[in-house]
Amino acid sequence: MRHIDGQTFNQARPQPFMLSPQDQDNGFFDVARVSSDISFADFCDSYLTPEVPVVIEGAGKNWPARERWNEEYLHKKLAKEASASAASLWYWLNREALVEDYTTPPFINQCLDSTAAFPRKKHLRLWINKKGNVSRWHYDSTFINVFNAQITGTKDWILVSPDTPIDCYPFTTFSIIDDRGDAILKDKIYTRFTLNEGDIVYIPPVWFHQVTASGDESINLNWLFTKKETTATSATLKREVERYIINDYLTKHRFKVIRHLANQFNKYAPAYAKISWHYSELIKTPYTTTRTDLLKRFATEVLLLGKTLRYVNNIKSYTKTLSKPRKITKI
Ligand SMILES: O=C(O)CCC(=O)C(=O)O
Ligand SMILES: [Fe+2]
Repeated sequence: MRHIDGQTFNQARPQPFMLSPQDQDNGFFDVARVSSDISFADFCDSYLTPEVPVVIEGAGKNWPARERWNEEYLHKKLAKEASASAASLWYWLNREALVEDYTTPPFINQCLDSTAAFPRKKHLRLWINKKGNVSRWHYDSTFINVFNAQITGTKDWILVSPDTPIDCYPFTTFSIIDDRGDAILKDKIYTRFTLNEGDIVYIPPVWFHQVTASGDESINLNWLFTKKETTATSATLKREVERYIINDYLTKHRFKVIRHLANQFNKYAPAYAKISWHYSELIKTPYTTTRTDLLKRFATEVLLLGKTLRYVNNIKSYTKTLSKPRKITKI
C-alpha cells in the first residue's frame, strides 16, 4: 500500500538509485529536473522514497520575493518577526513568516505535515550570502531532507552520493578541508548544476554538498523535515546511525565523568559537529549495528584526528570567509 493520505511515504520499496553516468569512468550523473506542478505521489515515488536529488524548476517564478527580497528588506521584516533568530550561518523562521512574499508548493507542505515525518518547530532556514560565499563539503545532520529555493542570485551546487562518502572531521558532518579541489570527486558518484532564481533543489538525507554563491546577492529559503523511516542503506547512513548510537551511549553512560564530557562536547561544539537528536526516537532504518560496528566506528573516527590536526588551520581561515547572519534587532 502506498501513499494513503500521503502519510506512508516510506512504505514503498525504493527503486535502486539508477545513475546514467555520461562517462563510465567517472560517477558524474545529470541531476533530474521536474516541473513545479509535480504531484506529491510522483515526488514520493521518484525522489523522496528512493532518496534521489531533483531540481524542481520554476516553482518560485511568480513569487513577489524575487523582486522584494534583499538584505535590507529582510532585516526590517525579521525585526518584526517573532520566530526569527540568527543561527551560525542562517536565520531560523517558522512557517508563518514572510508568507506574503512566496507560496510553499503543495507537495512540500505535504512532506512537512505528514505523520511519516518527525514533528519539528523550526521548519525554515533563510540564507543571505555574498557572491563567492562557499558552503564547503558537508551533509546536514539528523537525516534532514532539505528543499532549498533560490530566491535571488544563483548558486553552483555539487552533490555527492552517500554511497561514496567524503572524509569528515571526527564525529562531525563537515568534510576535512584539504584543498584538493575537484580531485575530491574522483571515485565519487556526483552531480553538479546551477540553481537559478525560482528553482528548488531537493537534497535527500546524508547527501554531501558544496555550494558556491555565483550570482550577486544570493538569498535562499529552505524547508526542512526528517522522515521517521528510511529504506536506504548507504555508507553515510550507517555512519550517521553509529554516530547517534555512540553519542547516546556516552551521554547516558553510567560514569558521570563520561556523561559530562559527552554533554560538554555537544554544548560547545560548532553546529555541524553536534550529535544531539531532537526527535522522539531514532529514524528507523534497515541497518542494525553490532557492538563491533560501533567499536570500529569509534576507532575510525579517532584515527581521523591525525588528519584533522594537519588541516585545522584551514578551518580557521575558511570560517573567516563566510557570510554570517547579521544580528536581528527586534522592534
Ligand atoms: O546555500 C548554501 O550555501 C548552503 C546550503 C546548504 O548547505 C543546505 O541547504 O543544506
Ligand atoms: Fe547543507
